[in-house]
Amino acid sequence: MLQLHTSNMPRERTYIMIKPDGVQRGIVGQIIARFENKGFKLVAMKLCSPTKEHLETHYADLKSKKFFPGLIEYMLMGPVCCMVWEGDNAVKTGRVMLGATNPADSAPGTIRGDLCIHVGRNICHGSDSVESANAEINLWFSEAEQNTWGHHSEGWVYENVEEPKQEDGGAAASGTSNTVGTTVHAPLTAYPGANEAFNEYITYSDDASIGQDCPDLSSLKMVQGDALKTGDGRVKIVFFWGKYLKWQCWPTMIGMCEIAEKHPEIDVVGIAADKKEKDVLRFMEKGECRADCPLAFDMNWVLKDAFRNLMKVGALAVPHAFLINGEGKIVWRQAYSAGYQFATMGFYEQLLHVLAGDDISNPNGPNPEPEEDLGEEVESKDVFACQEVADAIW
Ligand code: IDP
Ligand code: MG
Repeated sequence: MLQLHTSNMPRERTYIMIKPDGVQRGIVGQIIARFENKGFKLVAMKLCSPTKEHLETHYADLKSKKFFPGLIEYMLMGPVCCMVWEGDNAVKTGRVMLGATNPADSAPGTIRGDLCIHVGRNICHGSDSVESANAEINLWFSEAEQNTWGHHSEGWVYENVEEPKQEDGGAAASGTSNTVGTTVHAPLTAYPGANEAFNEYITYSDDASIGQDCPDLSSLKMVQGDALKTGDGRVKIVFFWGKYLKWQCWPTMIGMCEIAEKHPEIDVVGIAADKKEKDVLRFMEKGECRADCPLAFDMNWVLKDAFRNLMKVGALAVPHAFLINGEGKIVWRQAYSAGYQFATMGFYEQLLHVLAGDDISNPNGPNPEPEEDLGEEVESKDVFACQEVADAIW
């Protein structure tokens, strides 16, 4: 099944550059047209005359090649047209559209195959991996030059487009948030004294897990960072990501890392609740994981299930965060929608209360109506199946 995509999350980006010969020959427009016609989105473009040093940095991996001096000389012959194009598989598809490095080997129909003859005059450059694309984009463009905009054809180019979330919180604020996956929750109104804005995500101040001991964190396999011990006097944020750590969890992860940066006095651990450790490692290798955030792998969902049992629910939707006080008690939990604006809202205010020593427990006590326990049934299925439903609701 296709993963839904919200318009506020960028797709893959690649750096495409029309070399001096392409600019001189007046084929800039033709090359741009090919990327536009394909359906990719232009997010940055400029004509510029880079310095020799800049070009040497760009082509640093070819420094040892015999043709390197000639390449730099060629690239200095005139202005170049620099672009960033965005779209699913933009890097790989961009390379295919350019054709083989040597135009003699480029298939007809490709840019090089159709428009040039010699390798030393092959008119265009395209990033060869997502990693080098990111480095090249940042080498050639400042952040301010990289534009974020919604393409009106998005829904006609991609089949996995999701409407942006309503500012008013959408379903979460309208009452339908009572149902998350197959789990029915008690009404999730903010308790007295809580900020009204809390309605914009799903909070669980009246949840069965609140006030309980945080499950033992020692079962976690640390992928980066040091192991954590509950009840050591330090406040902790334990948050679960999933779905192979893809975009839905990314905003929450950034938000949590920002909190961790601001508060060295607390511990944060991001728990990858993906099925396979290799997916977690691949995510990190791709450079998509912040290196400064402790990351752990919850093998066989031992911890996820422990939290789920405390919550007395059938499934733990991700992303999901728990706030643990210095004594090791769960004091707050919160599930998130994908929107960045919701990533840490409310949770951060609660953290500040906990750090100030305030009691944030629900004055009404835990939810008096125990939720239907669907644990058995869900355990035998992919827990993320439940999250699919939750995503659709959020
Ligand atoms: P790419 O541009 O397809 O990624 P690279 O191997 O990264 O190819 O080489 C960068 C550029 O260096 C090529 O686009 C081409 O302009 C130039 N180049 C590569 N190989 C040769 C060569 O054998 N002789 C002269 N120039 C070369
Ligand atoms: Mg290259």
